[in-house]
Amino acid sequence: MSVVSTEINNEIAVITIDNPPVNALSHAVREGVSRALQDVGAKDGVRAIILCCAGRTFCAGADISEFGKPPKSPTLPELMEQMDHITIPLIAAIHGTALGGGFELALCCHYRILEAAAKVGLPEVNLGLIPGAGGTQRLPRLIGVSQALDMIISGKPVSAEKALSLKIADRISQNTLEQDALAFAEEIIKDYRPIRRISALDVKADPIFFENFGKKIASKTRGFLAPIAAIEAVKAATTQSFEEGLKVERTEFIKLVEGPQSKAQRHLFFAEREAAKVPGIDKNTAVLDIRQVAIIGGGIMGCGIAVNFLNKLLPVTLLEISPEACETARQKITEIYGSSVKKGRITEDQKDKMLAQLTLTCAYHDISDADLVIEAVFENMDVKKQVFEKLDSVAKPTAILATNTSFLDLNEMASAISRPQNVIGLHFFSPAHIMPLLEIIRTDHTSDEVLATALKLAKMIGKTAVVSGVCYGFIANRMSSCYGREAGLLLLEGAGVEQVDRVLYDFGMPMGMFTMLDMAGIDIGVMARENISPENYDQRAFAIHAALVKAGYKGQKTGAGFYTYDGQQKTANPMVNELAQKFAEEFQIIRRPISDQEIEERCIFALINEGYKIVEEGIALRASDVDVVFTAAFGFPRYRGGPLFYAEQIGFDYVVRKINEFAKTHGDRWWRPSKLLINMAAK
Ligand code: T1G
Repeated sequence: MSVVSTEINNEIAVITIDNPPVNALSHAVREGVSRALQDVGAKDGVRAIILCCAGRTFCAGADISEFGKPPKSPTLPELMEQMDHITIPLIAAIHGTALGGGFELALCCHYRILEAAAKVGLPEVNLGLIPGAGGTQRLPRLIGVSQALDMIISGKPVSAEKALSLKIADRISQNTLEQDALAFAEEIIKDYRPIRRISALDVKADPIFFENFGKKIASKTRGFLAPIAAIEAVKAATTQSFEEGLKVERTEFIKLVEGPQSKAQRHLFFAEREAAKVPGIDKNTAVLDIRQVAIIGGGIMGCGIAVNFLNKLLPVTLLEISPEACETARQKITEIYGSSVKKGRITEDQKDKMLAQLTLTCAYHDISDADLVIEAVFENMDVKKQVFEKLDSVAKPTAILATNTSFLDLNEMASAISRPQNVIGLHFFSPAHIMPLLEIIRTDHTSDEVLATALKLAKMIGKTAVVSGVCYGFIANRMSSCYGREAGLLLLEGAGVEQVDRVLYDFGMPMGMFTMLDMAGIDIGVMARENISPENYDQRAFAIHAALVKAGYKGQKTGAGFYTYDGQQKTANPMVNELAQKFAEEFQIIRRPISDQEIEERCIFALINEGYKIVEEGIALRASDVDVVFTAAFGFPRYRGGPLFYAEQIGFDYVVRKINEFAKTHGDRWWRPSKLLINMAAK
């Protein structure tokens, strides 16, 4: 079946691409479009060409699965070159999302008509790339360098309305796109409208603009190469001819597509989609209808979780223990929406509609109709068991009973009720309405139907879902506790707070370990560890944390923690060094100068080793799931692909060798290399 077809009706040729699921510009599509344009160009009497797509969207870009393979002609640039010489008006009829190469294809057309709900964008930066088929040269010529760079660096698509205001779109279709596109073509023919090649336009800009733009984005794009390349390519559009500018774009694109950063980000693109695929769960697995949601507990997490569902206009009943607590919860949720309106993310009217779906109650019988109940009460097993027992008696038989616990044993929780098959973990990350990751924890009894429903829900509320088995800390927090253990031990061994944080920040983490602990509150971890038996963690590594909290230093919220805070100024808290020396003596740890490399490898290789153990034990379904979790939950730099992808890039054998060295110097209680990691190294 050809992926490109052509129909010619009185003077108008309609070329349709049909390459499910997203009309990616695979070699077959490029070849088909090229041949169709040649055939149509050779026909007399054709006076306008419409380029459109079947299925759910206009072309969503180059076929990412083709990257890394030798390019096959016609490449996208070759197709664009051919289109730039067409002398018949070319009209792109866009629905869904015209992204990357798909949008570049549309920019090679002379006119663009968009469906009202359509979006266009250049998300290549999310793959560690820049537009590689003329986007960095044509878009600035059409909308100016500032707007063009904003779109290219943010990678965010713009709506049809915005596209119209930017003159990217000539028309918005109000009826059916097909009819409106034909009518537009007839108009163009009747009015003898000209060929409008964007490549023939000119664009100028003050060179200082690019320098300032680079400074403006520096903090957000720290470590990423693609944004810098994008600025170079767009600058070339203002200083060189179109042909020369294309060469600059191509050179920068090739460097990126062959480089480690794009390979890492393409790995994550597919990993995030793979994570939602669970063996045994497919489109034939029954799913439950979720029409009403109940949340137990209106704390920060409960309110954040509620917002995810209110955003989708699902009725949410939030239960708290008193009218005052209900009122506090309502205020929290109202504040969340208030700030979204202030930031222009939603309108006042949308806020009202979402808040109208919220009901607060103190009575359990008010949630008896809920299809999904999520408890987000205090992180204590007894408290959670009581809630589950109550839910077991009031919730309807098909209700999914979910817990937001971040590390407690769900199998034990489920054992307290008559329907363990309905129990699942939905572990949101704070702030729950913003953080993209959702760990879905399946117990020994969770039914396929409940799991399939949770996966569908995650997609509906826009979360990246990763399925985890039951273990302490599941995937994210279990790995994070190992990373935190090494950072804590390094302080006792002689590393400074600022040195550890600088090394981890320079590695690409959003912030150092101790800066993060001060921000989140050191007491959170101290309290969580009170629930863990001492043999399950290294008490020495967290002795300073406990002592600081005991002395009232809980982090930013108390004005001091690992650092003291004086306005924006933060300096290492001298008490930390005193405690480090005291505990080093107590634990008979010999202090010594510690290199930056050891700090990085001790912390990052601890993540890698624990991540492979999590896969080995079957807690995670696959290594790429662990990468998705640790990049989404803790900001592991996406340009390194995640801890386990990074291990592959630096060499499994090197990692195993270093882990064995650490085992010799620090004992093998924690430094026993994962068997799976050893096997990977052996391969
Ligand atoms: N290439 C190959 N496969 C793709 C693809 C692509 N561009 N986009 C999506 N898929 C697959 C995806 O893996 C999944 O497969 C299925 O389609 C549905 O995707 C030269 C170099 C379009 C907004 O970055 O953002 O053009 O899991 O689950 O949630 O300058 O897909 O079913 O087997 O995400 O409805 C630029 C990437 C490429 C767009 C739809 N384009 N795609 O979201 O479905 S680089 C992009 C998306 C480029 C040029 C440069 C989303 C979507 P499977 P999905 P969705």
